[in-house]
Amino acid sequence: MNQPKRHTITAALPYTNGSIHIGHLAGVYVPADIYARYLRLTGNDVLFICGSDEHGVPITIKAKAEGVSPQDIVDKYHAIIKKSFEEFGITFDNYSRTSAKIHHDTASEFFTTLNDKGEFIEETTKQLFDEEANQFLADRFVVGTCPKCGNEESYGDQCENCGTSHNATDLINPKSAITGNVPTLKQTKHWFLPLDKHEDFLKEWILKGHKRDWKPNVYGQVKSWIDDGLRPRAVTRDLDWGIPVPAKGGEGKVLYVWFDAPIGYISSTKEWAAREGKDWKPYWKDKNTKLVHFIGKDNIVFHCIIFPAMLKSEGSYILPENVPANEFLNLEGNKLSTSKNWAVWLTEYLQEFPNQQDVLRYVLTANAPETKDNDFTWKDFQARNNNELVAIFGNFINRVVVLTNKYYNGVVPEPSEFNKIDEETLAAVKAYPDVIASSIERYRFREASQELMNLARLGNKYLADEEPWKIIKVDEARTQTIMYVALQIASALATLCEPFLPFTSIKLKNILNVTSSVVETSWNDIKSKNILIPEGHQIGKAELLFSKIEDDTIQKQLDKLEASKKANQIANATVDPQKDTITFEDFTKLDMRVGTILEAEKMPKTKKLLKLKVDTGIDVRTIVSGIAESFTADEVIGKKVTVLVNLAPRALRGVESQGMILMTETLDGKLVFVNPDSSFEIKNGLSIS
Ligand code: B3M
Ligand code: ZN
Repeated sequence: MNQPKRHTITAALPYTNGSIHIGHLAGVYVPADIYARYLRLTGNDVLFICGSDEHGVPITIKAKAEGVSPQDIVDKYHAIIKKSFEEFGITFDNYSRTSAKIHHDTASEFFTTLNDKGEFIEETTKQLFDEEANQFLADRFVVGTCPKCGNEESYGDQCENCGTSHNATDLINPKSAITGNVPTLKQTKHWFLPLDKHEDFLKEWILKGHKRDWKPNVYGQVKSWIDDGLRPRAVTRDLDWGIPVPAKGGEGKVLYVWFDAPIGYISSTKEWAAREGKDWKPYWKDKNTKLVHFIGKDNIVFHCIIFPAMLKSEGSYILPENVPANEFLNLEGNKLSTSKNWAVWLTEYLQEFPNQQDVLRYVLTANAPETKDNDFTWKDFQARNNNELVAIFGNFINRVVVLTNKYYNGVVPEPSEFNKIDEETLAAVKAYPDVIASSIERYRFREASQELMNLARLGNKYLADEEPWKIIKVDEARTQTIMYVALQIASALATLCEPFLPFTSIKLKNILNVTSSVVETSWNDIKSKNILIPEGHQIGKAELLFSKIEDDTIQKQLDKLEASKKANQIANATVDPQKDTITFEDFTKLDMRVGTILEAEKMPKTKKLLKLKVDTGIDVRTIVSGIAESFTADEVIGKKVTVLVNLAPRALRGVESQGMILMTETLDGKLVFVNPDSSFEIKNGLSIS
């Protein structure tokens, strides 16, 4: 057998400033895991690498907010994130962390190599400084308007709206994220990576070399940055959390997190090699190794421009063959947000859907934001589970296993001769490994997951058309053939589903009793072998692979998100600044009385206005009130209200309104009455002062 192809697969190192949610899985980790599992199943030498990204301003901000040290924050979330990946079957060969010594050593050595080669520009420039906080402002310590797209919440190093990377001094109207002050400028020395020097190489390598095989959303972003002109980028920072700059004059400075983090892939590889007694170099330096970076779209510039420029400058490393970045996943129509708690956290998902990791993996793959942002809805989650996983995949397997046990005590029957349908069906099964492989190898995981579901559909249709439950009454031999063919399809599904549904694959192999190497079917066996599960083989008892998700389960999730939205509105409610001071005399001019609404009617041709008859205790008068979007006419009749009775009358839609009913507004914009305390009997007309 020819030497297996070597693959190094990296997945973006998640920041350890919070847990991970469905957006992380959909954007990066499930596609990367599908790819790694598939390559292993087809006999390749695969190294799947990741780790926690533990430096950078987001972590220091979180630490400050929680009153703990950055190390406390990274220790907490590194453990939570690592556990989540394990629970969801993300099969990293190594999951390291950038606060580890091996990374500090590797990143420092990498920096020193470039520095000794003169690959940096050492320059003292004016950088943004917060006099009150007495610190330089970089990255997320400063926000301002993006010079490229106008996004007013762009960070100092990157704009999340258009993805571009810039220097903090490029921001328009910068404001300190620490004090809100306008920064001053202060001299400080940094090391710059001259990206402009690598422009020709990047144009040749990417714009010419990868025009066809890189995803349009990735290629397009990279092209726009190169076309805009690349400039030197600071790779050091005036911060105290990170890897100290290993150079003279680097005191009090650290490596920029986006300089050290990608090197984390290399240090994680070294850590793996040391543990496994392997040589790490071929995975990063052998031209025959295929390097692929799985990331979200906000990391494209770092993985397609900055890191390759670093690797090129160092000179001994291979470059990525592909960077199949996904776009963003939204949740119920809104952007996923850690800070707004608008997310489905993996830890919480497993509490509410125990042992249903595969359902989420499948839905996030079938609905992945591969070429454009996409939306996760709980209704779609329920539909795909009930209509595809339960009704197609699970239903087919259940019928095959139940009938094999019922008719043959679970023993795979001996087939008689195959008719045309049988042969066509068995031939179709043989084609699926390559059909699914072709989609996976082009990073089209949505498409690949639907091809897998098509194989289950093929099985379902075969049984429905051949109806063994009827044939058994009249033709025993024919029934044996049908069940034999159906079991071959089930065996193929058990293997081909593993990249997408790893937990289901194990369950199904146990049900079919095909876990031993003797009868386990390999990916390539399905193409070449005529018998996947032999006659006479004893399978196990039926057990459901998936269970129906009911409406009330979904409603509970939607209610949870609604509560999160309300909590966020309350947390972010802004109180209007106080108006100009008035005198007591001004106040005494106001005449407010207790009143009762006697009649109410919606005014024609308006959405907002109710025409009210109000007993003010002085008289009964007409008042037009803009409360129709918050109350129906019937709801307000009989309500005791506070009325400003000496407001000059004014005509509203042809009706003279003689006064004002006092209202306030809830956080979600509903108007509510400012009512006298109804626990007391208060007569109309009583004045309020
Ligand atoms: N920590 C992930 C992010 O931007 C970032 C990836 C680093 S990969 C080297 O959310
Ligand atoms: Zn922008």
